[in-house]
Amino acid sequence: MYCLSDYLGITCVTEWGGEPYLAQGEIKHMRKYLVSASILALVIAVFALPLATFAGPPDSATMQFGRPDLGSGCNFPCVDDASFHAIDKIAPGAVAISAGGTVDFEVNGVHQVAIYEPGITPKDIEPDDDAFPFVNDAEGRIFLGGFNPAMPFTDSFTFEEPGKYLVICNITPHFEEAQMWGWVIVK
Ligand SMILES: [Cu+2]
Repeated sequence: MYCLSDYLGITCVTEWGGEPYLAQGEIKHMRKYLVSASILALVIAVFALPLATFAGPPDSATMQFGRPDLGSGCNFPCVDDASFHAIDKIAPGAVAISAGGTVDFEVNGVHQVAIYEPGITPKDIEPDDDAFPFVNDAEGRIFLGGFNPAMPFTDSFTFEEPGKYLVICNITPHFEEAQMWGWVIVK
């Protein structure tokens, strides 16, 4: 690099010193930028987290009541063990919604939705032998859905009060042997 000050017997300190100085300036600038970006990210995290919590769970959810898309393809009236445990399920097993929210139960197969008030657990349910193959335990039951094995349909229920609600399939073998039950958590 040409440096006029070399001719004058002066070392090119300013010239050579200039570059590191500029580079250092750039590093300082970068640091400043990174610090600003980090602070911004922190502020977003700090404010977004409580906002997300404040927003609460959604006001609607969907539960699949029966999964004929799973299993071996052996559907009612065909019965095999693998299909029984794959098909006769509620998916997802639990949903969370906010109070006043609605859950849609997409019923597909030989199933019937029954919803119980908070505090009732699966071990509280006593299937009525005389009503077999239906559970028909009316104690604490707040909703009993439709029954139509011939075609899929949707039942909907609006949960006004917070609580943990048990949802079961009202078909006794599904409830007892396939554990076809789940939860709606209302906040
Ligand atoms: Cu069922």
